Amino acid sequence: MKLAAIAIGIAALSGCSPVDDHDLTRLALPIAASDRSQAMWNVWLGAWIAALAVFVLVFGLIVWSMIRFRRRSDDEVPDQVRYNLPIEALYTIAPVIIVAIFFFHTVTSQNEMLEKVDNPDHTITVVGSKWQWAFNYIKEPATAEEPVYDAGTPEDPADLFLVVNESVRFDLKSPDVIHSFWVPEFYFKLDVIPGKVNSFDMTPTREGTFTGRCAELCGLYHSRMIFKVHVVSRAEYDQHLTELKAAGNVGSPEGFKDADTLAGLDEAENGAGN
Ligand SMILES: [Cu+2]
Repeated sequence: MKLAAIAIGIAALSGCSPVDDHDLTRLALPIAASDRSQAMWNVWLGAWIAALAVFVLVFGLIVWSMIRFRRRSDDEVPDQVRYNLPIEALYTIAPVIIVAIFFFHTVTSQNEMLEKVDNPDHTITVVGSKWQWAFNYIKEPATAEEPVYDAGTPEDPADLFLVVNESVRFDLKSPDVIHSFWVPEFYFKLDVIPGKVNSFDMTPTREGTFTGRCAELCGLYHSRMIFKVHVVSRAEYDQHLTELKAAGNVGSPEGFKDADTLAGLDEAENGAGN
């Protein structure tokens, strides 16, 4: 009976997909928009199946013992035991097995998500600082390989532009505290750590405008670190970069180079950290 319930549950969950129109069949995730979302989806779906199996087992045992050992008219007290070695061993071993399986799938999915592509089509340096994002587009043909940037302020956040179905390498830097670069639709989030360049490759797979966020409480105006991500055609992308260039946003944005050093440390210490 329990096995049947689990089988029905798994059958229902297997109808789920990360690109379905319905929130329910996406198991509350946003509609996927990157080539990395399948790996994250597998972990999410697996966690639901595991949680469902544990729920059915535990809830089933609770209901079964309520009925099986309910108070009866003969008022007989069940056998009183001090311990039950097999069951206690099971209590210990079962969670270890569950955690080991989760750990295995988490690590394999993480490796898949962080896998680098050979020659990314675009390279963008992302600087998260208190409390804004700046995006620096490196070596783009549209700007004759001169880097151009868009830097926001807490009042006026910068927009990030990406080309649909073209791979991007993101290099994440912070000059101050830890931030976290997160676009929910990409199913991807990576910390931005001062003194260390975190990098990942990703290909957006769906045109649209998404909302990116800082996912690490980084101070007073953390909530202002919201930005728009525009996944567009190559022509629109080139047009945007040409506009940035025409507006004079050439090179690295003001304060950008600070991202390579840590505030409060002298040069020797910064050099040692790299
Ligand atoms: Cu932040």
